[in-house]
Parts: sequence; C-alpha cells; structure tokens
Amino acid sequence: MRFMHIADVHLGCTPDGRCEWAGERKRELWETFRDTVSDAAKMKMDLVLIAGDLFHHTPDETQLREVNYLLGSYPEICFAVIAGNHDCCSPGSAWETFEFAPNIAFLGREGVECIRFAAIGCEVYGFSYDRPQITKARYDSLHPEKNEFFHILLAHGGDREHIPIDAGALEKSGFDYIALGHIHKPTVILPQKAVYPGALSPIDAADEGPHGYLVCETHGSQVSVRFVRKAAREYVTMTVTATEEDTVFSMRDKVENAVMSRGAENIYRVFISGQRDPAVQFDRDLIRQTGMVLDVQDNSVPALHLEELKESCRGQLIGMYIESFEGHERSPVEEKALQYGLEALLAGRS
Ligand SMILES: [Mn+2]
Repeated sequence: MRFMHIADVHLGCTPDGRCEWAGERKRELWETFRDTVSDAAKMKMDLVLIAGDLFHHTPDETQLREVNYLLGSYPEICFAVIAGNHDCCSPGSAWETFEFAPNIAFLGREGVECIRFAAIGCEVYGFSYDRPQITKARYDSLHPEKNEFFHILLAHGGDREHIPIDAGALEKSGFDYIALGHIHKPTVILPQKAVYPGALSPIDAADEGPHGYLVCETHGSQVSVRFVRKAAREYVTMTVTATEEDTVFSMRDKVENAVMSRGAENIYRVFISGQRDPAVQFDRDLIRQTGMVLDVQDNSVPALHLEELKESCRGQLIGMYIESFEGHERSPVEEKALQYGLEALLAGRS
C-alpha cells in the first residue's frame, strides 16, 4: 500500500497579512493543496491522510464544498480526514452535517472511530477535536484491534494544550503508523512510524525551512517514509554584513544580491550586522523593496576609531568623553554608553 500523509494546510489563512503579497499567499495555500492532491493521483496513492488543521478556522459549508470537490475529483483515492485544534469540529459546525463524497472519510468528534478500507487492507483510527484545546493525553491509551489489517492512527497535537503525546506509549500502542499533525516543522517522533510532515506550506515567519508532505509505502507492517518538498517558498532569516565602505545604495544592492542567490521566491527577515561608516544611516524601507522582505533590522554599529578620534579631538568634549572611559576594562553597558554617546556627539558636530 502507498499513502500520502499531509497536515496543517491552514486553508483560509492569510499569511503575512500586512504585506502587499498577502492575497497571493492566501490563494497559494489552496493551490498548493490542490496540486498536492493531484500529485497523489499521479503517484497512484491508495490513501491520503489529512492529520488536522486542514483549515485555519472551523470551516463553513462553502469551504467544505470546495474541498469535497477537489478530493471528490479523485474517486480512485481514499481520503481520511480529522479536524484539529484550529478547525475543530465544534458542536453545530458545518463539519457535522456535511455529506462528503464516498471516497472521503471524516472522523468526527464523537469518540474514537475506526474506518476500514478493506480494498487496501488498512484501518484508520482517529477522532476530531471538538474544541480548540484538549489537555488530556487521549492518544496514549489507544490500541488497534488485533487483526490482519495495517493499522494507522491519525492524530493531532503533541503539546500541553493539544493532546500531549508520549513517544513510548505510541511505540507500544500496536499501531503500524501514526500520522501526526500540529507541529509545523517536519519532525520525527519515532523513525518510519510516528512522524509530523509539518505544515504543507509555511504560514508564519517562524515556520523556517522546507515544507511539503510525506510519501509512505508499506512492506508488511514496516513503513518507508519519504519527505517531498512542495511549498512554493520558505521563510528565511538572513544576515548581511555591512562594512565601513558601504553606502545606502551599496547596502541595498548587497541585500538584493543575497535575496537573489538564496531565492527570490522566499520570504525574508533581514538582519544587518558589522560596522558601518558612522555618517551612513541605512534605509530600511529601500532595503525592504528588494524582495519579499518582511522586516529589516539594522544591528550594525558605527565604526569608531577611538585613538584617531581622541587625537583629533583632544581638549574638546569628544576627546574628554573618550578619556572618561579609559583606565579600566569597559563593561558591555559602558561599551554601549561610549558608542551611543559618541554617535550623539558626532552627529551634533556635523
Ligand atoms: Mn494544530
């Protein structure tokens, strides 16, 4: 049997909400999902597992119809879906009454369900969140029935507020594979057995690194698991080093080159480090326009040549200020005081 495992698609979310590309990213979450389902068909998957937080919020009927259309277009593939904490199946929500296409199994909130896919020799256990928080470790005591089927647990959570998970308990549970969701970074809890694929697309600047889905193949009760990169972009934190030679425009170009070589499709947080000419103030708005840049933080410090300054300003306020810090090792606070004080004095001089 071959199956695909995805989680945390967060349809309906608008990542980078305040940026001009936010609308594009909202649409992209849907498109990446659609494309992923189409990959499953091309790869001739028997089953696709969706381990919670398919939606960013509890879906309305319109959203469910959209997903039902997308998944229903591949009647040869079975889909097993649970709701997570974000899209929880709260009482009275559209999840409860929606009629899915026959190839889509939604495991609801009324306790643990077991769905048997007899044609592929597989049983999927799981249940949906009925509220945004569940603090009870509900997975640790679950066991599949003893029979000849391949047993999958579809599960969401793993932190204190969202069904804590104990790796040891999962290992002894008797499940052949535990398809996890909730943690947005691809994470292995038990190798080839209990794995988080991570969010299908990154939705938050903290979701750094590649994102995609897992492709799994069974060999008896063993599983081989392979990560497939799918997301259109990554969040990247990048440090660019300034030198005394840099000007406003040379720094802008430096960042642009760094963005181009790391990939113009990615979304950046830029940190400037190093030493700059004290007279130069980098233009963060200008730098932000070099790509999909969320934020620019200038941590560069002015290059202060203390000995030269002291000589040239001897007897003046600047010279005396430098001398007042001499004769002992400067603490980090004094170092800052020296730097800020000199910046102010130098700025006042020009
Ligand atoms: Mn979640």
